[in-house]
Amino acid sequence: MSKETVMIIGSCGQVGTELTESLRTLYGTSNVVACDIRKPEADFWSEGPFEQMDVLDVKKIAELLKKYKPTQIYHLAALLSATAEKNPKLGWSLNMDGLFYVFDAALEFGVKRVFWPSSIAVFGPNTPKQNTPQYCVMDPNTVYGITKQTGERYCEYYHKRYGLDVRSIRYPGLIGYKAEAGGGTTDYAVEIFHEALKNGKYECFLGENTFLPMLYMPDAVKATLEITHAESNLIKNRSSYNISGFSFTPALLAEKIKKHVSNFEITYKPDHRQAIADSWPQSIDDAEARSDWGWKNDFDLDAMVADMIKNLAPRYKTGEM
Ligand code: AKB
Repeated sequence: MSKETVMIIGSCGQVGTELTESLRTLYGTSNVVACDIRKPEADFWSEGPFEQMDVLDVKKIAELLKKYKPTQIYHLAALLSATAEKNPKLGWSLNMDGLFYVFDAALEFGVKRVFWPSSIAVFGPNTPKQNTPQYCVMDPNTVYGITKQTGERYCEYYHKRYGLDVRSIRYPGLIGYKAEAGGGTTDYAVEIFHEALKNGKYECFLGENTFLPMLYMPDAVKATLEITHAESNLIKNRSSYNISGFSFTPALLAEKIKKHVSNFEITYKPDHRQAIADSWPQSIDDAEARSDWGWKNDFDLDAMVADMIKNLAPRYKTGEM
């Protein structure tokens, strides 16, 4: 096997933190170049190559591609739904210009494969809410959703026009215990665990009956690595694949957490993020990902809750968090 060098842009985010760990295991720590606009302090990052990089700095991207000659890039840097609504122009520029800079640099420096995540935010108020199909009405009404939908079109365009091997999946809300969620509408599903274990209560910024599709982080990492390592002919969709784990409301999640944290109480105070959540699907049909490249989630809602508590509770007990 020829030597692979992997570059992760946005390595300190919620997905990047876990993906970097898995890619280091797969390819060897020294062959995974972690890049982020933030300079991390944790020891983990000093173990392997780390570069501070703003994805809007096109010269720096070229410099790093020249220096490391990556064969694969995972481009994760983005402003998520809630944050992008606060600064729509920056949301467009970071999510779109960043994408073009990475794609163009990948072509110029002969990068073999690029992964770029899309999101369920590509869907909008007129999209079918239940079992949302791969192809349907898409009328995203957030800056984040608009950039993800446009980005998907460009993934397909760069593949067809320039032969760039881009692969993409539409992440639902992601839940994990290793890193903080980063400015999205689904962040409550991570925060709730920390607040339950720390304070026994949580004030949710979405209403109790807000149903949203979610995925546990080990499954998100698995899906990402499976699509990027699948034979090229299996990837029939060159925009982005629906993938699904499970769906729940804040009330249902609270009920499940209560089984582990008996004194847990939840209250609701919906804010501006409610409108974003209301425009998104409630459940996702991922039949194409399942049949094209064999995607299948391992974790259901109960298994995810049990694993989150198992991993977080000891850290709160020992005062590590
Ligand atoms: C967000 O809430 O913005 C993200 C997403 C669903 O892409 N987690």
